[in-house]
Amino acid sequence: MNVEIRIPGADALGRIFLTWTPVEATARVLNPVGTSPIRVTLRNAGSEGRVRFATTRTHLGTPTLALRLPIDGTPARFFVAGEFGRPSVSLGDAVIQARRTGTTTVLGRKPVTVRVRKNAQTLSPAERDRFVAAFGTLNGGGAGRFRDFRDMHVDAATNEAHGNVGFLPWHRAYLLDLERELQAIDPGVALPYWRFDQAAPNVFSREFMGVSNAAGTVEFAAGHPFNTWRTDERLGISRSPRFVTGSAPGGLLIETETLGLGGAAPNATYGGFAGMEGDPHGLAHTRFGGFISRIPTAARDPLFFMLHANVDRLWAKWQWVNGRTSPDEALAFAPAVPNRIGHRIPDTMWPWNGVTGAPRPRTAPGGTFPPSRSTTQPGLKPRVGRMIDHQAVGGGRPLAFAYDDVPFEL
Ligand SMILES: [Cu+2]
Repeated sequence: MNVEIRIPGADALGRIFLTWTPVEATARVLNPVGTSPIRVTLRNAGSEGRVRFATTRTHLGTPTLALRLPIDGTPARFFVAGEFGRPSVSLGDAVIQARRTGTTTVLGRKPVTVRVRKNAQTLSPAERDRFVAAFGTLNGGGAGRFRDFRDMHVDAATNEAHGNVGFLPWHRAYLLDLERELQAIDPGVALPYWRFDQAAPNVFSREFMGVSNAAGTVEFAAGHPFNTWRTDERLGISRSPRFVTGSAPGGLLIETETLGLGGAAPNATYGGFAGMEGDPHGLAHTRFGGFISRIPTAARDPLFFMLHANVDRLWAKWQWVNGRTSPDEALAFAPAVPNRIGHRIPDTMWPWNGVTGAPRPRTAPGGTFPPSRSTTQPGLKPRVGRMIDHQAVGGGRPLAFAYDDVPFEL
């Protein structure tokens, strides 16, 4: 007799990826013996990653859960989520075990991966190496799919992505698109973030995002995948830090100040918070010379995506702290100023909507939004409003990414 644990969203190899958002799952008896229901206890039996269980959709899950499984194989429902603070460090390292209650007999087992975006400074060498390997493959020495991402963040796209309230939603979609492409190369990877208000010596190392030489060219260790990084037919990355890279850049708002931009809870407004596009976001860019300092070239530098992951994390944290996760909550977003397409809740976003011609840009590189096996969201042509509740706090399906320091909380 055994117990089958089913969690929706398996990839082609049957692997399951969780974040902090609870997912409805089932357990059922296979090849039963006897006629009475089977009592099992779900528990964690993995190494690093851990999960929590519940019988309802809640953030108050527990490390074990007792279930009574009908002997006729009818599935019992439960919810499972990554345990906040205990993400995976490698594929399948969070193992769900179904033991016969009161015994050590294991009737079922399911490895899962709690995959969330982590502080780049804290990644293990193995996590770091997998990330840069996937990113290097995406660039493909200039011939890979990264070309689309580089082509999305150009002067022609400025009105779509910058200078207005849609700045944060557009970049959230952009990062998620990139992350899904990286995960198609290596599903164990999540986009790390660079906390630009803290020292991050591990990030500015030859093994990770590289060390700039006196000429402003970034140098990497021998064998690093970015040694062949190429964009716009040009080999290499131009980046000149204007700060000592063993310390924080300084001169920009630190996290607590950024989170206060919208005003104090319970009256915090997105309109106020969105001012972070200037400080700290803009200042984080201009703490460097080189590609990352200017919009039309910024996306040539892979560091751009880790800088923006931190911008997006700050938004996610602001949303959590202030309970601003619903697109129906007036203070969770703000009217576009002026009333500009691509910056309003119901608008579809370029380039994923494929719309070209004024007022949109002339071309729409990259095609529709890539699907995920873990979620149906945000669909092929995401709308601004769909980017707001990324963890699906309000119900429905999440966007299937999360940050290591922003929990799911109802
Ligand atoms: Cu930026």
